Amino acid sequence: MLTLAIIKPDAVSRAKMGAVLAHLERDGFVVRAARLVRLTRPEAEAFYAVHRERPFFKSLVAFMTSGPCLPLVLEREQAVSRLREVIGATEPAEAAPGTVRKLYAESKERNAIHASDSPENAQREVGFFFPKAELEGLWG
Ligand code: 3AN
Repeated sequence: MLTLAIIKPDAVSRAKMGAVLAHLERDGFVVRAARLVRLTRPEAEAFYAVHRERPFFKSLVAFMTSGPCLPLVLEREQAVSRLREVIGATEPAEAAPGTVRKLYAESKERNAIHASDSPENAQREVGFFFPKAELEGLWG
């Protein structure tokens, strides 16, 4: 099973990309695709369109376009639910000990990593960053 993660600009700029990747690999995730990208404003707005009406939307888009981030396609059994467990709660202060956000996030907004929250969203979000050809054969 596949899911999408994004190592966010705060973790990349603080040189925590490798540590976060190692954490995920230690937990059994295999990287199937990866790309260092700097999102444009329209791209970030489209990716987070479900949050368009939320008070933090403008700030979230500004943060996500502030520097490069690393979208990843990750494979593992139960990839979607397991990745949500491994990253921890949105608010790092509330994240469980040993989770990526507890270890590496700065705040609820600058929270180090994104992970798809359902198999349907995983498929949509993988397609957002990675052209189909690159993943041919991966979607079972
Ligand atoms: P998650 O990333 O845990 O699925 P969502 O989907 O509720 O959380 O929020 C998407 C992103 O929006 C979060 N990763 C975080 O960067 C940002 N965000 C969510 N809630 C807030 C908030 N109250 N204040 C600032 N940023 C927020």
